[in-house]
Amino acid sequence: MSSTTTFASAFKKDVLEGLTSYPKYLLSKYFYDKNGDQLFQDIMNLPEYYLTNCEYNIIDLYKKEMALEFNHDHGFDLIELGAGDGKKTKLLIEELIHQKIDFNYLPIDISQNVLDQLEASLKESYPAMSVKPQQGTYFEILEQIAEYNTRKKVILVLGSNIGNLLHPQAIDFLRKLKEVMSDEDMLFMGFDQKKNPQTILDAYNDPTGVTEAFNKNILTRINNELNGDFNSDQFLHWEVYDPETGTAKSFLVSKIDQEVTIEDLQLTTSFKQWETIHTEISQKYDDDVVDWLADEAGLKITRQYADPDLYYKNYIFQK
Ligand code: AVJ
Repeated sequence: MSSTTTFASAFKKDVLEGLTSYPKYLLSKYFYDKNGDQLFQDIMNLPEYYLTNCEYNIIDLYKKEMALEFNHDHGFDLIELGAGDGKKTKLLIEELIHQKIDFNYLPIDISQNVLDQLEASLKESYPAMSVKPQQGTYFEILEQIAEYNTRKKVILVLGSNIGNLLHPQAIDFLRKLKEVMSDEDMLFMGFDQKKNPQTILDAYNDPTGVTEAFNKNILTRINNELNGDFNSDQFLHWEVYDPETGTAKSFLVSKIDQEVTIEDLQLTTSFKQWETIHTEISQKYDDDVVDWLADEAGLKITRQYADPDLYYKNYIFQK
């Protein structure tokens, strides 16, 4: 079976499961089709979405030290999970080139479209650089990487992407990363920090409605790919943040009593007025929680970098 076929059937199965559960939910990994990729790019350019700027600034401030931390006698492989547009990684790459450090760059993303653009832009800026993009889910690719394990690996997971996972899933993710790491390998990960709850709510509730469109894109995608008839105007984008647990949650709330039919699932499902579909969590962290996650996964935090406001942190983990 081709990976597209597998992906399509997983999408079907997951949508059916989510919309026949109570309460209803959809998985946030399905935001990212071509339109969703673009909307997420737009989110990263919003003034309210501080995460991208913070991490960009951290890398810009500390890239010299990072390059020294990452470097190794025989060079290293820089593996990025969820590479996206590579804007932040480019800062680091420039520094590595500047310091004449020997490295390969292996960006991994679920979107081939995103990888093609990234590769083209890197080849243009740094024609001599070794770029080996790989399309797939994190774990499909990590298994392959574990096999051609010849020199030091530095694994990047930027953007607080881990925040889409509940803690038990995050621990599982970290454990799987640990399994492909040798003693000298490093995991460099971004974690959005707990802060003024209003700042967090604003980041997921921009007045221009980009985040709303991003959240509703999952309905459009069901319409397009599974022959659904969602009317996204009849749903409200709703964000909540619990400052105690650090969990931000996104919902789509049905404004009216309505029925939705999804032909390819042979499903007609009804929504009561104000019934919800939970679509995403964006977890916020502090040092204690990150320590605990690392500990549960059998990893150690060997360094951390933060922006001046302590909005965001990047941690280096080792075995
Ligand atoms: C890409 C998962 C880090 O949760 O902040 C942005 C996705 N969702 N706005 C996040 C997202 C709504 C983002 N991550």
